[in-house]
Amino acid sequence: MNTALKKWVDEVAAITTPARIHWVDGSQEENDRLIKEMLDSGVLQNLNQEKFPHCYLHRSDPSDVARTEHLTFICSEKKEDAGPINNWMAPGEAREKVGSLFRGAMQGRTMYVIPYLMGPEGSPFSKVGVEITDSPYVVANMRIMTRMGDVATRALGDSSEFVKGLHSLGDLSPDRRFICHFPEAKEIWSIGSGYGGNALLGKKCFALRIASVQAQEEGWLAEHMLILGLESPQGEIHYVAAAFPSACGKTNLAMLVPPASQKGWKVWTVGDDIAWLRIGPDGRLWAINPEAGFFGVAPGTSSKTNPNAMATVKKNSIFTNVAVTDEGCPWWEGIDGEVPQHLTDWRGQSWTKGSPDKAAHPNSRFTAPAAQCPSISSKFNEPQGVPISALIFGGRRARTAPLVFEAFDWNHGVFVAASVASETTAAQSGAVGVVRRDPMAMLPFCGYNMADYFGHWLKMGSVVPKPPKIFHVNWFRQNAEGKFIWPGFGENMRVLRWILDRCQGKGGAVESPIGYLPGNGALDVSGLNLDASTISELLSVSRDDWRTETQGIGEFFGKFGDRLPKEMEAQRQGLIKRLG
Ligand code: TSX
Ligand code: MN
Repeated sequence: MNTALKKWVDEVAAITTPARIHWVDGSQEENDRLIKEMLDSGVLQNLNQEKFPHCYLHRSDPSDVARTEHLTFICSEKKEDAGPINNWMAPGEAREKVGSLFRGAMQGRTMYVIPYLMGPEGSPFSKVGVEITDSPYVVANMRIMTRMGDVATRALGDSSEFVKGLHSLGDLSPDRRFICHFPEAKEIWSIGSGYGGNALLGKKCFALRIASVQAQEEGWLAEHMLILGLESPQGEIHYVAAAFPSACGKTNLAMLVPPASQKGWKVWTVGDDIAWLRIGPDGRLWAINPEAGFFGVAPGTSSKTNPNAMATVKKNSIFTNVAVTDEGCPWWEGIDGEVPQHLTDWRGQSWTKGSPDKAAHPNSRFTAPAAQCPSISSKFNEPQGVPISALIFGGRRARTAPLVFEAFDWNHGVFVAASVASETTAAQSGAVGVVRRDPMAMLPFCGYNMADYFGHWLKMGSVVPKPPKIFHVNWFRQNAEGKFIWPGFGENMRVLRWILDRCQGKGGAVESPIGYLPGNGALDVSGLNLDASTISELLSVSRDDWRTETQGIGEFFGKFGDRLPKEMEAQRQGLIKRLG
């Protein structure tokens, strides 16, 4: 028995006073028992077991359906270390205020102790976390999303080096909901939410917020990135990692199926959300996916947009806040087929076709094992991870950003990544088309001062002997009529091929003020039926739009005051100068 772990569990039990303590082993029998208990108590409902074997539905509290950023805090000793983007609470105040909410919070309930591993078994880059929770739904999700139980207990041994995550459903009231991170203690306290990133503490809380702090301390990168392998017709595989703000189709890109026109090309999925990147013995950056499953947004997922995801969720999956057909199958807006005449909506109420309300919650999710994905990479469990040839950043921009461009060098690439922005869609709250800055797609996930994070990125460029090239893509360019002018989805393979060509010193490029654009004929657009004017619009760079952009970037950088690395403002001035 690990003494540090035992001590912490005893302390937590003394405060939260559960009726019983269950040490999670991760076994099949344990899972079967937990599922049965949840079906009996109504936490889960059976889906059609013939069509969706071992798949279940969970309906969360209707006030608890998404991450709550305004209730998420970085509790560093110094406020400046949390930075201007994060909410900050003094650690003493947090331990007092949030600690009081944990007092007696597990009365009459089972306290589950979940040891879990972030990263492949046997990997020197993997890290152990332990989550204490009173939610059996969290246990079932953690079993899919992480390597949970005995495998993690073995990896921990008698080390005291593990990230402590304390979670309780509390009373689910948003008034008593807090997600607190203690970066110095490498600890997480979450109460009042049972949902996704608020409750599955291995994911955003550990693998991004706490890990980003560890990465800065230890000289690596913890990023909000998918990882994929691109196999050429000759059988060579090159890997890329890519970061996008929400609503850009990251999971779709991670599972891309090349269309018939891209003969002989294959895409292998290593991860869809988080990458931990380290310097390998060959001087390149190597990436692992710390997760073991996908916690994907259901609406919009279909055999057209993501056939691999549809195949992945056919068994052993948990569906949260989706609608259900009269046959007991999961349903959401955008799924294949006709809209059924009748459904049970995400709240459990009868829904009829034509209703103005959505049947599935827009943030409804599937939790599915990565191993079930038809495109899962053979390197998914590889302890060393995969070598990264290119880092790709993207955003949803109707204008301004061209389909693809390459940064001039590492520092310019860090500036491009720090300038990432996305326009809001109807699926998000508030006005549509508003530009939101989301550097490295890490805005809600950086566990320390984002100015220092930019500094860490700059530093990595000088310590990685063979850094990957950096690119920016935009699948969402529109014409004057507001129509998307790039077909996207599988056709993005063409853009990925130009990126790989560039990494191998092959693809043609022309210099522009913002970076290198594909040269004439360098991007394969054969068979797309795009006219020459559309192609030049896709790759056009408007000096006026970009001058406006430099102002938006300047305003954003201004938030960081003196703490912003000088190089970031120098890069912005360089762009202003090149724009003339
Ligand atoms: O995921 C998307 N990707 C990446 C795919 C690998 N989406 C969905 C975004 C919502 C999460 C996209 N939507 C992409 C895209 O590349 N592009 C678009 C925009 C678009 C939408 C519909 C069409 C084309 C582009 N339809 C037709 O052209 C018929
Ligand atoms: Mn994400």
